[in-house]
Amino acid sequence: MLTKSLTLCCLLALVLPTLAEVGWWRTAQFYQIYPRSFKDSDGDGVGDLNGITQQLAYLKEIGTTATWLSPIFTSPMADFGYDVADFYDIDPLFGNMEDFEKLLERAKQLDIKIILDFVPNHSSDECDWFIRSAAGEEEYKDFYVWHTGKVVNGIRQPPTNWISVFRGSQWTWHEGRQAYYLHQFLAKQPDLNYRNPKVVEAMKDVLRFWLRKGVYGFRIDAVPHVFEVAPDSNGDWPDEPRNEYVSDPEDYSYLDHIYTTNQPETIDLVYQFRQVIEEIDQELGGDDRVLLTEAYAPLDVLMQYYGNSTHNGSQIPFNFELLSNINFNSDAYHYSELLHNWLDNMPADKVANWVLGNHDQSRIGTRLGADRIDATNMLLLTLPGISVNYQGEEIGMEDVWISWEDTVDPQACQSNQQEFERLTRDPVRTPFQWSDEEFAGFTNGSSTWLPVSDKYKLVNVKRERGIALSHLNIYKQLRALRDEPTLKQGDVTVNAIGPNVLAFKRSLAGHKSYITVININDDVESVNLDSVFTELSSQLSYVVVNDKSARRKNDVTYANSVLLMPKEAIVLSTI
Ligand SMILES: *[C@@H]1O[C@H](CO)[C@@H](O)[C@H](O)[C@H]1NC(C)=O
Ligand SMILES: *[C@@H]1O[C@H](CO)[C@@H](O)[C@H](O)[C@H]1NC(C)=O
Ligand SMILES: *[C@@H]1O[C@H](CO)[C@@H](O)[C@H](O)[C@H]1NC(C)=O
Ligand SMILES: CC(=O)N[C@H]1CO[C@H](CO)[C@@H](O)[C@@H]1O
Repeated sequence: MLTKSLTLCCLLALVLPTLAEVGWWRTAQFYQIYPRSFKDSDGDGVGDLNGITQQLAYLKEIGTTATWLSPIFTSPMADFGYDVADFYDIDPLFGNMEDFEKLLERAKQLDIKIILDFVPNHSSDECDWFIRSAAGEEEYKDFYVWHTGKVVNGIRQPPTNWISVFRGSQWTWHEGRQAYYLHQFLAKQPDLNYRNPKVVEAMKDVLRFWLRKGVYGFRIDAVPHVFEVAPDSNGDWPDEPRNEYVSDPEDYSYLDHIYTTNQPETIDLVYQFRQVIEEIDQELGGDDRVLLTEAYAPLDVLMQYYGNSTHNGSQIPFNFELLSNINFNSDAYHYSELLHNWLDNMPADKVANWVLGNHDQSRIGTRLGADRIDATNMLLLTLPGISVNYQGEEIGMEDVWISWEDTVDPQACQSNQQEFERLTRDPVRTPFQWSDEEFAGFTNGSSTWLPVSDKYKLVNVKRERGIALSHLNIYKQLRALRDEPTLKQGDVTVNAIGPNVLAFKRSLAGHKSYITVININDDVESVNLDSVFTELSSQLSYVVVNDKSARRKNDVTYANSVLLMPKEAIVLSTI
């Protein structure tokens, strides 16, 4: 039988005993809030800050340590807040600065840390910096990337062939400035020029401002897009090469993005942002502040985000191994390989993190099937390190089909009626399902910005609280288990036991071991855990079961013959 195994010596076990000293974030539960869809307090059909404040106790209920909010800054909302017009203020749709301060205050009472989404790749074209840059004001002239273009046969053309992530040229002509400006995303999202030190300093000031206000760090969006290749001595850039497999010249994947993504300078910028974090740690004291970085990049590049021998980087470079690679048909070997990819390649003194959803990716229940929701939450919460959950995954929300007419995501709207379903991110951004009341208790208004799932009467917080083995209650049990020293500090050994069963063992000297066992498919399986793990007791006790299980909590089983029903997912412990 093919098995892969690994023992990760967790440094935590060797270091200091209490969590505060170790760093709160090392075993934290992060929860991503998508503010437009979390809770609407004023009846306009769009979620807001007061809504979040009202529902913070729910985050406490499910054991959240810190929550990161998708952008809440002033924005014309061409890309739902990922186009920032004022990095120093709150968009009126979400509330105002006073509301934000109230949110921080309530979060502090509940001991939940607030993290903000920082969007460095560009600003809105309505940002004051861009307006001044377009007008050629000396201070701001080079805040963005400008070029007069090239003239071919007497016709002016953009300086390069680069294609926007949202289709079409990355260059838009600006009449006022008489030049093209660069935008990797929408024309309304001009790219900031990070080769100008004034821009880097301006962005660091933004970080300082919010840290001093009381946020505990940032999730940095779309890091790979921050830098383009440096221009040559004439101020020109090279064209990107063709991707032969794609024939639509407007499509982003028509080119290989070797000059516009994952440039080496990006890593250094993250190190510089981390220095700002540490500077504020020094200035204000208290608990550590953290950087979470979003980068879809090769594993060896991602590992550099953690830092190098002389520089600290992001404490949490998002681990998208599972999110990006697992599919409906993945077998246990594939799961095991992806877990190993991170654990085996991570620098020795760093902490792993696990991300299974976000506002850009199809939900687990839709991608892997609703009967695998508990299994993936088990992975998320019993593997070592940090868990990152996207709102709604804990109650098993699924993607909501949305018609072309109702589609609002710019990535989809820029395409057409044939393509939009492949591109739209609206299905994962629908209103949170609080109860079986109208609009799932999300709003008391008369409409919502995206439709509410028609499953909300069955899938909602209120109902799931009352069902013993609901997704929500299993999530809460798993969360409570994370307070065990073994789960906080223990080693991990990961194995596939044949193609259908994934198992991993957490162990810590002097404490019980915990074994997570997941039957990924629909056969009844009988597995011998002694064949892959050492030092198990001959009998094991059920600690968490899902609703596929024929056993109950506290039942016992022999380690050498654990019977698993189809899609059963359990946590066992040594006795
Ligand atoms: C919705 O709730 C808000 C805040 O409690 C209140 O001001 C508003 O009048 C309510 N709207 C409706 C239609 O009930
Ligand atoms: C670490 O990063 C810094 C800053 O980017 C860089 O100057 C230095 O060369 C790197 N060190 C190593 C050993 O890679
Ligand atoms: C890295 O961060 C740790 C913890 O904040 C700090 O003690 C250490 O001095 C930092 N190292 C560098 C090279 O900045
Ligand atoms: C990876 C990625 O696309 N990240 C963000 C960068 O900015 C765009 C445009 O605002 C966002 O849509 C993306 O989420």
